[in-house]
Amino acid sequence: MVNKIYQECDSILVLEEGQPLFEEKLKGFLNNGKKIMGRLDGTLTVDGELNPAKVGKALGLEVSEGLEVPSLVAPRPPKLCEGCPHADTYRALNEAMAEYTKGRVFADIGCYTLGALPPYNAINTTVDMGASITMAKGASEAGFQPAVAVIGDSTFTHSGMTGLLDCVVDNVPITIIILDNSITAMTGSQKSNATGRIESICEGIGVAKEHIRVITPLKKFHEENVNVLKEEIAYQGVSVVIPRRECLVWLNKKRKEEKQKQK
Ligand SMILES: Cc1ncc(C[n+]2csc(CCOP(=O)(O)OP(=O)(O)O)c2C)c(N)n1
Repeated sequence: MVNKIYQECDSILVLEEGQPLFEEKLKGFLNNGKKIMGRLDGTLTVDGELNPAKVGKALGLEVSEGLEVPSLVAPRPPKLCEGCPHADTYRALNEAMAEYTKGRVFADIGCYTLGALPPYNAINTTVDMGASITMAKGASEAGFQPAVAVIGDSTFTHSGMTGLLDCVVDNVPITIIILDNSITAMTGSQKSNATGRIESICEGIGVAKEHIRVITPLKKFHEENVNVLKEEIAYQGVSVVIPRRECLVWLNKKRKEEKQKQK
């Protein structure tokens, strides 16, 4: 396809987000005279995200400040999907935390980071993969109790488990919410190494069995879930709450693929 385009065109403009990977390769593969434009020759800036104004300018259009942005690409704040299990967890968590002062929920990286935004405003910090548990631990040790960590299932097995071990060894009052949606949703539904083994990992690390609680984040269990969260947040030791429900986007994709196979 690249060859065909190259044969048919006088010059090629590469509009590429991030690093000019393809532009560089094109120059290497097809460097026989035709002009290849993009981030490397200055047609676009080397750094920064692309936007309609930059692309318009690269295409040689008159671009004014008031360039009309098609509604398809108009900025929209990101949000959790309709029916996302994380949304039900955040509704329950907000209610369980209502009696405490704010700033106590330390979160991590994944779809669930969107809980920082309205309408949830449920989490207060996010730094990088795995930082939630250790931040909450530090806060708890500094006397900021209760302290809650929110971490996704695959982030937990990627870099949260080590922090949990420290919590257990130092016996800090902390509640860790491990959001189990069966998948690494944010980066495109890759398999999660946590699937099927979160409880046994927590138990193996030393969390008391009776303080490893599994809930189902669904509207019909809201009251029940709030109560479980309240109990564990009030507990003066290490507790883990696992809201477990499959990511809907992934579930729909899986069902479609299964139907396709049956055809
Ligand atoms: C060190 C590091 N590696 C990889 C990533 C890319 N990344 C962003 S979120 C994420 C995992 C999210 O999965 P999960 O914790 O299961 O939450 P979900 O998105 O499913 O809610 C990964 C691997 C990253 N941000 N930092």
